[in-house]
Amino acid sequence: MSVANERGERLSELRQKYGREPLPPRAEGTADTPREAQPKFRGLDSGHRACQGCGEALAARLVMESAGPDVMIANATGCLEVFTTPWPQSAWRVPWVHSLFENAAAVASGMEAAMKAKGRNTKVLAFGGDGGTYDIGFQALSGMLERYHNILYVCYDNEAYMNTGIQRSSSTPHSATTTTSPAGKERMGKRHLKKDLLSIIAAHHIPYSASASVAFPADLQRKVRYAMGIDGPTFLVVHSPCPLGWRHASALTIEVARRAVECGLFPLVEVERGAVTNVMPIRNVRPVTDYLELQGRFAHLMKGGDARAEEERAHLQALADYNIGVFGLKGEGEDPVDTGGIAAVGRSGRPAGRV
Ligand SMILES: Cc1ncc(C[n+]2csc(CCOP(=O)(O)OP(=O)(O)O)c2C)c(N)n1
Ligand code: SF4
Repeated sequence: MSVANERGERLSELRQKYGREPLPPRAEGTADTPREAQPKFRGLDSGHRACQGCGEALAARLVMESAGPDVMIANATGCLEVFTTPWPQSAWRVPWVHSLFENAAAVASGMEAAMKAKGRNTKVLAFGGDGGTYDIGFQALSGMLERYHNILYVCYDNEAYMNTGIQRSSSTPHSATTTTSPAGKERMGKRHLKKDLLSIIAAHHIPYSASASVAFPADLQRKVRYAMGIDGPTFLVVHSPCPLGWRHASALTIEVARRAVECGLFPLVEVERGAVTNVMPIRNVRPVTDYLELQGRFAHLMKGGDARAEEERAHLQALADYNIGVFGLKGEGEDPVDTGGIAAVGRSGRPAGRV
């Protein structure tokens, strides 16, 4: 059996096991070659060194496809910085600066001021992981938003400090096991709530902030394009599974991300000038256990007959129910399906055909 066939069968098997039907075969004569199906401009190219199935690599690629070529990036220390730039190579096809862990937003602010002084419209993007955004870079980010720089800040949220060995961050969900919040006799993983960063960002009353997920690429790319069109500070947090740190099979990255949205633990919302203006409805809400069961970081919650595990599961379910209530996520009818797929974009981030 060829490698491609083997992979196809394995994917069909996984899709059936986890409730997704295999894709129907393409109609005769409609197939693009993989090369033709590529977007016209990819600011983050292949050949980097992310782990197999890395959600952060996928998220960054989607963001860069939508942002177009006329951009500059300040990238905080973390996995994305490390796997894209092993000296002397780089996977970036746009100007890219490696900032410190804590100051991507400050470095981006300087870059934006320089562009302004030169009379150029090049859009500045700032990238950070959740450690670099929720925690250590938070002060610089808040300053950038308050000073109203024309920057899109993207946080790739894999819910722990992955690059240095899976330490808990303030974005790590309650109960998850990490190397600094290990589950065991004493504790059932992390004892604190995931920080509600989007609400804190919203309190800056910036023009636009949103949450997105790699499981919904068309939605993610629409949000990037919208933010790119705004002359002012904008913010996007992208839920980006990390197979290594979350301990799931690398082929399940999208399924894991999808279930986080479908159970309500990672709501997809858009906020404009402090007010929620749009949400991704969940039509058939899944129990949180559908999400937890795929990941080794929650394995201690899945033991039958364990009262502590039961209590933790109930707590996480209550958090998901709270999100569903507070954002009005419950929709009617079918599941939310991201029918658009990865949108092909031309130069300048516009949809292909409008170049
Ligand atoms: C001031 C400072 N403290 C600690 C570090 C070490 N460090 C480098 S990357 C990293 C973790 C990055 O985590 P995160 O921002 O969540 O990004 P990820 O690697 O998960 O994508 C840490 C702690 C550093 N470079 N600088
Ligand atoms: S450790 Fe996680 S975030 Fe880092 S490259 Fe691997 S999969 Fe991606």
